[in-house]
This record gives sequence, C-alpha cells and structure tokens, in this order.
Amino acid sequence: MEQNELKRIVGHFAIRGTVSEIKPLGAGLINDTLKVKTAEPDQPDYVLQRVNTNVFPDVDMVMRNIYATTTHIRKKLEAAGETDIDRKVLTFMPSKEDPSKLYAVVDGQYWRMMIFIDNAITKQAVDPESSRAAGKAFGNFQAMLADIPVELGETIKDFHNMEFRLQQLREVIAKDPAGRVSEPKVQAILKEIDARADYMCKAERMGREGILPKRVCHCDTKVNNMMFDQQDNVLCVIDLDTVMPNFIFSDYGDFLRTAANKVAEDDPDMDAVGFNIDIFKAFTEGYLSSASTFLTRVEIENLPYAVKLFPYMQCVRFLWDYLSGDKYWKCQYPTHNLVRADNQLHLLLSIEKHEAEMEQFIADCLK
Ligand code: GN1
Ligand code: MG
Repeated sequence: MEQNELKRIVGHFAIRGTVSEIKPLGAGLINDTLKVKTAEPDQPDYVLQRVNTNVFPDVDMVMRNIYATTTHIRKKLEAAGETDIDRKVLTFMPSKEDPSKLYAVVDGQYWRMMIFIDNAITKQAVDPESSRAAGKAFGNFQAMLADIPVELGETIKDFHNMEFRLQQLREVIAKDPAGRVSEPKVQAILKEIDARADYMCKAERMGREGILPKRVCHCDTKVNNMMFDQQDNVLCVIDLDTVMPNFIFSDYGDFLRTAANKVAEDDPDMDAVGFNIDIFKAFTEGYLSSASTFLTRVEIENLPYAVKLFPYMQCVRFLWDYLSGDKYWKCQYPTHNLVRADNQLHLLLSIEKHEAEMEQFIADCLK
C-alpha cells in the first residue's frame, strides 16, 4: 500500500505526534502489521494492524474484549505501583470518529493502532529458562484477569470445545468431500482418535457439571506472543485477539503442545517427535508460581489431562482440514495436514508415557 493511503488510515485515529514513516513489521500469518514512526522523539511510535475478518468475523467484539482486558490489567499494574506501564500492557488508540471504539473501518477494512513497545524483543525458540518465564507470565495474565468485571465475548465460537471439534470431524467423514477418508493412514489415525474421544471430552462434561469454571484465557499461548526486555524479563503478553472465557487448560496445554514438542508441529520424521519433559517441568513451575493462587483442586489435578488434550485436539483439527480438502491451514504439499495430524498424534503417544512423572512433578511443586 502507498504511504499516502496508509497515512490516510492512520488519520482515522487519535494519536500524538506527526507520522514520518510507515513500514511492514514482523511476519504474522493472520493480521497485516505495520510500524508507524513519528517525527517527535518524545512521542511514541505505533503499530498499525489490519484485522483478518475471515478468522475474526466480529471485530467489534474482539476490540471490546481487548479494551476490557487491557484497561483491567492497567489498573492492576497502577495499583501495584508499577512504573513504565506503557511497556507492560498494550495501549490501543481510539478512533477519531467514535472515541468509544478502538478500531476504524476504512474502505470496508478493519484497522487498529497501538503504542509500539520500544527496546523489546520477542523469542521464537524456548529453553527451560524462557519456558519458566512464559509459564509465570501466562499464569499472571490469568491471575490479573480473574476478577475482570465484565463478561467477555467468545471471539471464535467453540474454539477449544473438544466435543465440537469431534463433531466437525464426524461431519466431514460423513461427506468425504476430498475422497480421502478411506486412505490407510487416515483410518489408522481415526482409530487412535476414537479410542480416546470420550476421555478427551471430559472438560466439557466437568463444565456442565459445574465443577470446572471458565476464566479469561489468552488462547494462543506461544512464546512469540510475549515481549521481553533486554534483561530477559517478560514485559507483557501480546496478540490478544483470542482472549476469551475458556477452561484454563487452553493456556497451559497449548503452550506445551508447541514448546515441549522436540520438533515442529509439521515435522514429517515421526521418530523425532517427542515430549520434552524439561520444558514441561520449567513451564509448570512458572505457571503454578503465579496461578496456584486462584486455581481449584480440579483444575490442578487435570493439568496432565490438559497436556494431552491439546495435541489430541490439534490432531483432530488438522485431520478435519485434510479431509475437508485443506481449506483452513496453508499447505506446502498435498499431505501436509495429514503429516501435521500424525505428528500431533505421535506427540500425544509420547506424552502418555510421561503421565506418572507429570503427576508426581505437579504434586511436588505444590508441597
Ligand atoms: C493457528 O495462527 P496461529 O499459527 O497462531 C490456530 C491455532 C492452532 C495453530 C496450529 C485462530 O494458530 O488454534 O493451534 O494454528 N489459530 C486459529 O498451527 O485457528
Ligand atoms: Mg502471534
């Protein structure tokens, strides 16, 4: 896009300073992100983002959630006497036309702006040290939001609902639009999925029984969704589009699904896939250090279940997309989604071997 066109979009927001330059930032796959530099040294730079409305159809809900979340965290930080708060929580800019909205619609596209956090770094890989920091930060994020006074919307309906994900899979099996259901590899994975289906839906059942609460969760807990300062301290959690009420298993389990896999989620070498117990230990220690203040016994007892649930759910989702004809995730080759599903199944099989060790470790953490 032309500078002038981008400046016109920025013109819809109430920001301080004069725009000097706008250029692409980062490599996000869902939203388009740009950095907006301002001319005055005492004014902040900004991040300009176009929201992907295919993934997030209700941008107004997304931004209301984000407003509630960030203002609540800001209040907590202020009450705790924190300094440098603009670097510890994201600050979104109001639209000029309607200051009650943190986004602007320009030519049918949804845009938003936030203050750019200076001198911060993001990480792609995790070692036990950064896993412990991540666990603590995500636990702290949930803890700060435990008493948020408003009810947040579900920005992607049934996003982590296991019963719904299995239902989606059954529907696509019945229709078989890509003619892939009878493939031997598909059948082999389906057999493993079926064997665990009932067990994996236990969170939904506990929810209905009223013994498992939904709390405000981040729902995309990856290490690259966190900013660190130059001394390796966590500054803040970013990428808040999926912040919504969920079982806390989402944040705990999904982090380990990616961080504690010895290889990437689409590595085709199934013998290399495996669960890294050191990452599990460090992340769990960090998480419990900040989250054990509000977690219930049922939530804590089921953390090992959460570790299994997310590779299982992702296996179901990747297989669903493979059987649908690869419509959701980008694929580099025809069996990419099938490889991803198989990889997640192998991760699950490896995790299942560590069950007793996980339980023991959690018990020791709480002593
Ligand atoms: C998607 O966009 P990304 O890579 O952060 C997906 C996650 C999956 C992940 C698997 C909105 O996340 O739920 O775990 O792919 N996000 C959405 O790679 O569907
Ligand atoms: Mg991200």
